[in-house]
Amino acid sequence: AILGVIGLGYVGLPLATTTALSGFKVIGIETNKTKVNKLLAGKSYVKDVPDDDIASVIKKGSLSVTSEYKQMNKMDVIIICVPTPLKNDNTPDVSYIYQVVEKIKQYAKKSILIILESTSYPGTTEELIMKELENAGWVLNKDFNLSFSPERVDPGNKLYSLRNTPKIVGGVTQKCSQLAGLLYKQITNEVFFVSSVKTAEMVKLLENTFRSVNIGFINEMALLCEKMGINIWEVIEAASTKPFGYMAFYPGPGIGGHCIPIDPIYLEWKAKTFNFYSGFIKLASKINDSMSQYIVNSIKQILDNSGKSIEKSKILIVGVAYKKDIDDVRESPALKIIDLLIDEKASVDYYDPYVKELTISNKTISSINLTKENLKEYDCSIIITNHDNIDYELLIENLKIIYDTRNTIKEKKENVFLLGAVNNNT
Ligand code: SAJ
Repeated sequence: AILGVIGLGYVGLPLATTTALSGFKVIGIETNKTKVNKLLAGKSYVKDVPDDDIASVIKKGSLSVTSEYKQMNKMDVIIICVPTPLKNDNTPDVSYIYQVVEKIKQYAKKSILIILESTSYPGTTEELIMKELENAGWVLNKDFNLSFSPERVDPGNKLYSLRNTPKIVGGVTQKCSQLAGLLYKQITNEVFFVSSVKTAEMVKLLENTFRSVNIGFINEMALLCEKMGINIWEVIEAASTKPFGYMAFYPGPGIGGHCIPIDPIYLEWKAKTFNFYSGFIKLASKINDSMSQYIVNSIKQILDNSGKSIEKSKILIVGVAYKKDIDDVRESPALKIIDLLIDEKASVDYYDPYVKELTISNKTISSINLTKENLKEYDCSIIITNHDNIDYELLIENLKIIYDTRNTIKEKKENVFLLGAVNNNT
């Protein structure tokens, strides 16, 4: 069977490479020609996919990549991994899925198995794919079979991958479910079937909304602990000693990435169509989004207390990726914090070993080099993303003030202030 993967991004490229490595003949369709050319040159652009995996499947011909949708007519299975972002009005943008369905109508052969992996609200698979194909005269279970299976990989996670993370499958019919299960059983250790396609869509949203709500909660607790002169990080460490019934989340500068900030809004939007208003989702988003301003206010206070005004202060942001040890800056809280600092007329630089350049309100700045001389120039610095490969000793010795949003610097230092802990100077 020839496998088609539509969209070779953070979801599609690992999927296409893993399936090609496990013996499938895979055709990847990617509309971004720069990405296609990189892959053809044996180069990866997704951190979790090594260059030589790409090079070997391309060389062997088990993975072929193209921008041409007409290649769909060679596919027996089509797995849709296109982006599902938000529109400017914060509502779901499912236009990429819609476009793929139009191409399926045009090029795909009948008896195709279609699996949607892109995260979306419950009902998308049936409303957007099944209905569209049936309106075009395609007959379910004859001309096409259709399932939803959420991608559940955690970017940068070394322990869990596609193979050892149970794959959730929900089909429009039993047969659809079984067919998708047959496929995934060959590339993952465990397939977990659910009774409907909406259930499968909801599983993913529950997982990520659970994270957003718990992060919002612990951020609120961090602010409370600051008021009470208690160190939230110590409280979490102690609470985590409970062998059951507690799961640690950590305060931070807000949430980034292409999932956690977005998926709960998909669910909230769908809930509203049932006149159901989720307080948790809205509150969590509000708290998480407010962390950037909170941190800038704390910086202002700390600088004031040391006789400086934030205006004209030189501030260094340490770590701009949306989470540690990866290079992805999408929706990173660092971007918001830099914008807010610039609004306060501070002059802002950043250092991130994974992110060479950053475009902030269409100005491109590049990471500074971490040298003693450079560090001494700054009035204050903020650790936003605590990559493991940063020399924190060098920072502590050479930076006047460090505001730590990730509890990176464990020893108590006069010049180190910690989000969520009593800071004698604030
Ligand atoms: N964050 C906190 N405090 C925490 C955990 C995370 O502030 O306790 C922040 C992170 O800094 C980051 C954001 O939240 O900015 C999202 O972090 P994340 O750990 O959820 O990482 P993602 O979005 O890269 O990956 C998540 C997956 N994460 C885990 O399972 C740990 C998982 O929820 C999904 O499989 C994945 O999104 C996805 O693709 O949906």
